Amino acid sequence: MPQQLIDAITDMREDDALKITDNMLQNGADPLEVLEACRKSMEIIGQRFEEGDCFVPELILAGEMLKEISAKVKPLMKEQVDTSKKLGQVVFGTVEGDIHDIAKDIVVFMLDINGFEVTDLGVDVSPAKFVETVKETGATVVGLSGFLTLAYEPMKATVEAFKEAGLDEVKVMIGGGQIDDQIRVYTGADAFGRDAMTAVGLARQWTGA
Ligand code: B12
Repeated sequence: MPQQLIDAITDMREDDALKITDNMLQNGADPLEVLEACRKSMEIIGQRFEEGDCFVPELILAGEMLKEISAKVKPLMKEQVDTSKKLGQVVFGTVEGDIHDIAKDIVVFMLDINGFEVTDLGVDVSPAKFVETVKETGATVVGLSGFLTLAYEPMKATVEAFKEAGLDEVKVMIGGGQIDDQIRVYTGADAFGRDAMTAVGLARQWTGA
């Protein structure tokens, strides 16, 4: 089944992808297994895009499919956890110049269902907006998402903006696409994470939850 879902997404068969998702979920598949199939599909599509075998319209359709599938999966994941207790405030967003939000939405959702109060600033968020929101909410954890190489500079600028604003207690995690430890060092962020559960682990560690 996961392979059928991967094939449907990467062949751009939107209706089939949604039907297969419904079948998997009705037959008791783990929602995380469905999300993992989506991640693999995006990896394949990204690779094809890089090699010139598919173009922006395909990226857009793939993005839409993933949003539709996430919408089916999320309510089931929410059923599995206690969402009543809030563990701490997190401010999250995709950095300036970058509009990739599928992964951000997944991370925000996972933080939310694991008990964090998340202020989601959306995409193309300026360093000033991050600083302003941290001051307003009193959050001590910030997540910066970015998929473009061009996102490294705004990530660095956002970390610097917190320092300039005297918000030294704020811990910043970064993630998305190509982000690795080298980029973390470059941007001055406190940590990087490859997936949503790493983000949850870091937020727990930093808030003592
Ligand atoms: C879908 C997609 C799009 C869609 C985005 C739709 C949307 N609403 O998000 C659209 C069509 C809009 C798009 C546009 C563009 N894209 Co695009 N896109 C992709 C693609 C195929 C998938 C990204 C995705 O959503 N993956 C699915 C997620 C769920 O997978 P994931 O990464 O495993 O998610 C986890 C981690 O990222 C992590 N995470 C994410 N954020 C954070 C944050 C923290 C704090 C932590 C801890 C973890 C974390 O947790 C997630 C969940 O577990 C990637 C290829 C790729 N493999 O990444 C290219 C890709 C990112 N795009 C690329 C490019 C070039 C572009 C465009 C410039 C194309 C163009 N010529 O217009 C534009 C840029 C627009 C802009 N200004 O941002 C390039 C970037 C290359 C580069 N080095 O900069 C890529 C890598 C494709 C490629 N191989 O060339 N794109």
